[in-house]
Order: sequence, then structure tokens, then C-alpha cells
Amino acid sequence: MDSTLSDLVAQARVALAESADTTSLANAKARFLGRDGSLTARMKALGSLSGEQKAAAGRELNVAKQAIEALVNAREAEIARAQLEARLAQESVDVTLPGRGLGAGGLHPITLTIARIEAIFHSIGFDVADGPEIEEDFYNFTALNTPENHPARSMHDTFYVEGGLLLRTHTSPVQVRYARMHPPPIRVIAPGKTYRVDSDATHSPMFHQFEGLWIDEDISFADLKSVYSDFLRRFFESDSLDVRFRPSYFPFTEPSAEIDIRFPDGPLAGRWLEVSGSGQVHPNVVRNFGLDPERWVGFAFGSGIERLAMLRYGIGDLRLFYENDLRFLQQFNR
Ligand code: 2NL
Repeated sequence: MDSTLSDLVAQARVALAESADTTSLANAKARFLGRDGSLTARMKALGSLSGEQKAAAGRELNVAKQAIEALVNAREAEIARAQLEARLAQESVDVTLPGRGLGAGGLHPITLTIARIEAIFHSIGFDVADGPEIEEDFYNFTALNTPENHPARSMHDTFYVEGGLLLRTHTSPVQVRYARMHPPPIRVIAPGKTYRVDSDATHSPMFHQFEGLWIDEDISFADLKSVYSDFLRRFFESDSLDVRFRPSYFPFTEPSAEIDIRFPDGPLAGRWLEVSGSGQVHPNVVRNFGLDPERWVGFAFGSGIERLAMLRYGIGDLRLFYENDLRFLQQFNR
């Protein structure tokens, strides 16, 4: 190879070695091998040579070209590897670092309220039962002495689903199922979700209820009054809470009573507030439990859980329970 050609290859070697990224590498490559590159110029100059000289010079130029191309390829591979290594170093994760503090989660106030109700009734010998939220008409209505034409069955109150089923409108069907499965005496509560076609500032189409059922041979309304009053005073942590039973009507109980409470102090002091319904289980319902109403006497009660939670925690708006706003939920997280 003549000395000018080997100088050219040496220049290319230096220029390529100095190229630190793909752009400067491409520029360096173009300076030698591109359309206006110095090696290309030498190739074009071959045309002015005679046959034998042309062949010899051509071979030398080809050798030089291949040498420069090899240098370019090698440098390209080096740059690619350096870039990969830099990226891997930057993206590496130190798996030994401690995690960011996520804070502990907490229970929803409705869950806390259900747990509280269960604990109180459990302590006086009540079992806790649950059952399906999609129910049969029989367990939700018929067994509970709710006649075929009762307004509660209308499309406006009840969500009907496919196959003649419905979303339970109260948790009573859980107790009907329980009573048909367990021999008396029966002491059970059934907390859970219930559904009604009703939605405004004070009604949600899904809400929570708990019901209780007590069946034995010689119990009376006085027993129901003492058990439920005791429950309310423990639930609200107030020995001086006033409780009154006011005559009412439900298809599944006779006689029936609504239960009101009155706080002795605090922001709600002095006002009677309705919190629950109750009554002596109707003989037809006792019969639907598979029991003889001449022998077995039943008492039942039911209450909305949102309402109890709002009174206990001083919550003013029902919708707060369903919005999952952390500023609300975190206040119960202790
Ligand atoms: C209310 C009314 C009440 C019942 C629920 C009941 C359940 C069975 C048999 C008989 Cl299995 N009764 N439950 C009885 C009276 C009232 O609740 O206003 N709840 C918020």
C-alpha cells in the first residue's frame, strides 16, 4: 500500500477512535467512505490511470476500504456496548433500599360498626349468620307473612333480577334460612348488605342492616326490651341513654314496636330518634320456620347500620360512607 493510502487508514483509525457517539461516528465514516469522502475521491481518480496501474491501485484501495469499514464496525460495536452499560448502570434498582412508608390501612366505619354489633350480641349468646344477597321471593317475602299484594313487593321498592330472583330488601331471609336449619332455642343476628329502589340524600340503593331473632319457649316482650335496651346502651357507651318502644306495624311481627333513643347530653340531647324496629314474630312466620307457634315464641328486631354509625360517630351525610374519600376514611383508622 502506498504511504498516502496507509496515512489515510491511520487518519481514519484516529478519527474513529475519537468518535464517542453514533453521530460523530457517522460523520467520521462519511469523511472517508461517504460520497465526498477522501477514499471515495481516490476511487474516482482511478479513471485517469492506465489498465495495469488501475488494477493494482484498485486492489490497494479496496484493501484500504475494507480496513476502514472494519474499523467503523468495531467502533460501532464499542459505542453500542458503552451505551448499553451506561443505561444499565442508570436504570439499576437497589433492591436493598427500604420501601417507601405506605402507612397502615384501616377498616371502613361500616365494618367497624358491624364488628361492634357482633361483639355485643356475641357476648350475650347470639350466633352470627349470613346468607345470599340474591334471594328467592319465598325467603324475602312469603315466609315473612308479606302478602302477594303488599306494596314492599312492588317494582319501585325491590330490585328484581333474572330467573324470578331479587336483591334482598332486608336481612330477614338469612334468619328464615337459619331458623329452618337450627332447632330452637335460637339466638342469632344477621348483619349485611340490603337493596331497595331508593336513592337520594338520605337513601342509598345499597345499605346495611342487621336483624336479630330470638326464639324460645317462655320469653316475653320484657326480655326483648331489656336485651335491646342493653345493646343500645353498650353500643352508644351511655348507661343513661333513654330507650322507648312505640307501637308500630310490620307484616312479620305482631305486636310490633319502633324503638327510639334519646341522648342525655351532646349535640343531639333531648330529641327522640328512631333507630330500630321490633316485635313478636307473627305466628305465620314461626310456622314458616317449621316450628309450632303454640309452643315457640319469637322476638325479632332490625336496624339500619348506617344510621347507627352516623349517630355514634356524628356523621352528618349518608353519602360519605360510599365515596371512599380518604380524608373521611382515615379518621376511623386508629
Ligand atoms: C325496621 C324493621 C324489623 C324484623 C325487622 C323479623 C325477622 C324475622 C321474623 C320477624 Cl326472620 N321479624 N325482623 C321484625 C320487626 C322489625 O325491622 O325498621 N328495620 C330497620
